[in-house]
Amino acid sequence: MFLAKKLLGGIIDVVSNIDPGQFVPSDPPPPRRPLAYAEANESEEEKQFRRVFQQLAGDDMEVSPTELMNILNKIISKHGDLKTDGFTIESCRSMVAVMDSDSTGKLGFHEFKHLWNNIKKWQGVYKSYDRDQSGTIGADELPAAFRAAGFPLNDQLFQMIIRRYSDESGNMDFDNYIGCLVRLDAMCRAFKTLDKDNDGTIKVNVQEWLQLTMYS
Ligand SMILES: [Ca+2]
Ligand SMILES: [Ca+2]
Repeated sequence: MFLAKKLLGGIIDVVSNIDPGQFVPSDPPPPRRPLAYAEANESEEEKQFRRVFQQLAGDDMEVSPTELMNILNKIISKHGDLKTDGFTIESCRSMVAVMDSDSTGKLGFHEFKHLWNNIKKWQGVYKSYDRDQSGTIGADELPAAFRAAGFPLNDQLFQMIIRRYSDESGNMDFDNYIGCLVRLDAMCRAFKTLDKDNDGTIKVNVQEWLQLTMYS
């Protein structure tokens, strides 16, 4: 009950204090197309990315949470300027869940590409808003960084995010930052999809609410 109250509080706060028009969640991944069609209509960049994806995804052509964790941890091990204790399986399960628009439990090519592009974009934000170059985003750096990433939250929401994703000193490391933004972006996208008349409020029944929050 406490949790539900807290979650509801978060949402009510979103609808009452913030103009949802200000949020800029990323576009949803495009619908799945037959592979032959997709391959025939791809740009050179997409073809290249597909080859990389095939290597990462293996025979089933989808990226599982464990595969995602291994990929991300391999990449961050090459970036000494990003402080992190590594992506956990729990955080990767959550990222796969919110990006898994066709509900296969894993990330297909377009779902993965979408996540990949967001991570690349947000990594750039992380580096430029880590003003003191500590390798983490401090509580004082967070509002500007999230604004640059497309999420101008109010103070109350920033405080909530810091409690949930930052350490005791208020510093957010890279894996928590990415995990937080992936989820925030997906929840804003889900909100916009449900807010059909675009008035900044949604009406959900308990079934829809649980679908939204339990697979995320
Ligand atoms: Ca999927
Ligand atoms: Ca910093």
